[in-house]
Amino acid sequence: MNRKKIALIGGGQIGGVLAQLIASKELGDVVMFDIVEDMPQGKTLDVGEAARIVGFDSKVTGTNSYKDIEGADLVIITAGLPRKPGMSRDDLLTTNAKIMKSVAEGVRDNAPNAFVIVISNPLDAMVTLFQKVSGFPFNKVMGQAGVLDSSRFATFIAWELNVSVKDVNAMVLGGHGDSMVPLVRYANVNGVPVMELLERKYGDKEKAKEVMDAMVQRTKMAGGEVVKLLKTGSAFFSPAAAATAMAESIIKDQKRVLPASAYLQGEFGVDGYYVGVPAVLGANGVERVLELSLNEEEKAAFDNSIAAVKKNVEAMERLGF
Ligand code: TXD
Repeated sequence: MNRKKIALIGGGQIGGVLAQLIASKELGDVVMFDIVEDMPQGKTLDVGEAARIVGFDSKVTGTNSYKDIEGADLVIITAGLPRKPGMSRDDLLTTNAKIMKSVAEGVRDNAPNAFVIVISNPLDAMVTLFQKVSGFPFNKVMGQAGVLDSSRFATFIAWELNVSVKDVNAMVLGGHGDSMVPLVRYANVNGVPVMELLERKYGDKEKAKEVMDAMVQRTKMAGGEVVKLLKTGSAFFSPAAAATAMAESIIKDQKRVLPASAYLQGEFGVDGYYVGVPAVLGANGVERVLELSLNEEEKAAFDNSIAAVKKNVEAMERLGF
């Protein structure tokens, strides 16, 4: 069997879970790179030694040398600082841009044919920077945020309606910041609009709207809610699970429709920016962006979110990146 080679750049909290999930699903052999000496070797040794118990044949190794990611088919990047309580994702811009530049050079020089999923924050700016420095084709470089933000939204809806989250479809578009756009009108439980179910539950349109507004607000702030409780570090299991779903769709050519930070060239009226939109992920990476109609209110929220992404990208450019 010709196994895929998957390189993880960053072996911290999210990188560690990525190694476990990818090996457990046997998506390929895993190489974890980090600048901290011995840590990725130790972490992957631990994951690899569970192979007999979990039952996987994937090889899991750690390294401090970019040479070892040579020939990687897929690279997932989590290198960079996470938030501390009270910080916004944008506060990480300067530090993480420096890190992302060096990572992009390392990946460009050692795994020039890889597909790349960026997770580091501020997400949309970091994907933009990776693509710019690496010069990789736009369809091969994308960011993970929407799969997680949408899963959070779906989870809150499932809790509220007391139904299986597997039957909830809910999507969040826009940039991965506080201005992200949970799409209320399209949220449904096996095709039935969530708003209709809320109105039936409460027998009152106003109350249903209030409950939905609270879920939307919680979704937008969900990353910060976790940061505040953890006190050190940010969410790690759910972002790793989200990126694993994207990786699986690419590796197995599933063509799943997943919200991803993808490069827009006119879609949704946006040209030349990475933003969270529904994308078909398959053997060619981002194969297509699925456009959908937005009403005035949704469009205004989406434009506001795009403006926040542009502001970050411009700030990064002013910093010389
Ligand atoms: O959905 C999403 N996109 C996100 C993103 C959800 C939650 C958190 N998200 C962001 O992911 C978070 O704000 C951070 O920017 C990244 C990684 O989060 P993680 O929780 O994994 O951070 P850690 O545990 O601090 O791990 C970061 C690792 C750490 O081991 C560092 O040594 C390493 O990055 N690091 C580097 N690796 C390679 N190369 C360089 N230059 C480097 N610098 C630091």
